[in-house]
Amino acid sequence: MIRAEIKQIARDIRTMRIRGAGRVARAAAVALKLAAKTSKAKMPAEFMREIDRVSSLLLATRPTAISLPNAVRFVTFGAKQAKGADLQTLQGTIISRADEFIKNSKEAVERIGKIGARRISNDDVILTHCNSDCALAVIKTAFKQGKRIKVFVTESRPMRQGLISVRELTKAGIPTTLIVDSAVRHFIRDIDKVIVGADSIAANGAVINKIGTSQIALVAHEARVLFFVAAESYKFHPGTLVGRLVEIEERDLDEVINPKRFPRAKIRNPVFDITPPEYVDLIITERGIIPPSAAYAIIQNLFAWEPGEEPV
Ligand code: RUB
Repeated sequence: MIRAEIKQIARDIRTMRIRGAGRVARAAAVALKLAAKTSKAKMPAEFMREIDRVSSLLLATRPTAISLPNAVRFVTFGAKQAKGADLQTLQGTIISRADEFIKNSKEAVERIGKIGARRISNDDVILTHCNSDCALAVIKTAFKQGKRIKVFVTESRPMRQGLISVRELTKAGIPTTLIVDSAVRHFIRDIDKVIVGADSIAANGAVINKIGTSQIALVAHEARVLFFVAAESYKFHPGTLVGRLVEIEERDLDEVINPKRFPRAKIRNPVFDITPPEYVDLIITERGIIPPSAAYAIIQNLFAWEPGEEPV
């Protein structure tokens, strides 16, 4: 039996009450910690079965952001390795790994803010898409450092997460302009730098982020505007090293429009897209700034697995 609070976290991720790849990952760590803390299991094997069930529930919520499986793997890793450990040790390991993940994740966003802000100059006009804590950390840190900047934010249809960014940026006192997604090419000549987040980054440096990101990258490329991605290292996708493709989530059609209004039309709602590495100038991680071609090395360094064991 999975506790109601844990099921609620999974539901909140699925329905996007909890959203954004970093927040989703931290919520998964919270859910696993809760499962470990409140477990009534009497034996280690029973406890690990419960943890597996909670992991599967979390992993089934949204398919695209690799931060979620990477968080689950990080939190459960120690317990899975601890063969023969007693129940208390296993519980303690899950709880401390969850705390460690959450702490590291928050620190990573802060560091990305600081590292990325060095790439922002006075009078820069920045465009961001959707709502990414990492991208906004860069912008807000640069502004706090006293850099005079302006920001354009795309609405980000269908769920309009751009409005969250507008609220956050204006609350911080940053001059912000809201535009519809299709206005990017119209305004691109006013933009110095594009900064977006990522849900997954593939071994070849391709960036998977909110639908529309790749169109913005294409427009930026055409206009020779710099295109930055801000992402913690747990957004890098180990499976892509062995040819795994990133699944692009397609969500409810109601998010686009009530399908009953157009009964004869097919409606599609893919919510992420893939930006090829050629359109990405640099990736800002908590470990430093890398070109997209270094994604392979990051994945190799960060994600160790046993030979024969399939990475997620
Ligand atoms: C959010 C989105 C964000 C990334 C990175 O999509 O695409 O750019 O998740 O965000 P959704 P962060 O709203 O569908 O979750 O930097 O906050 O992890």
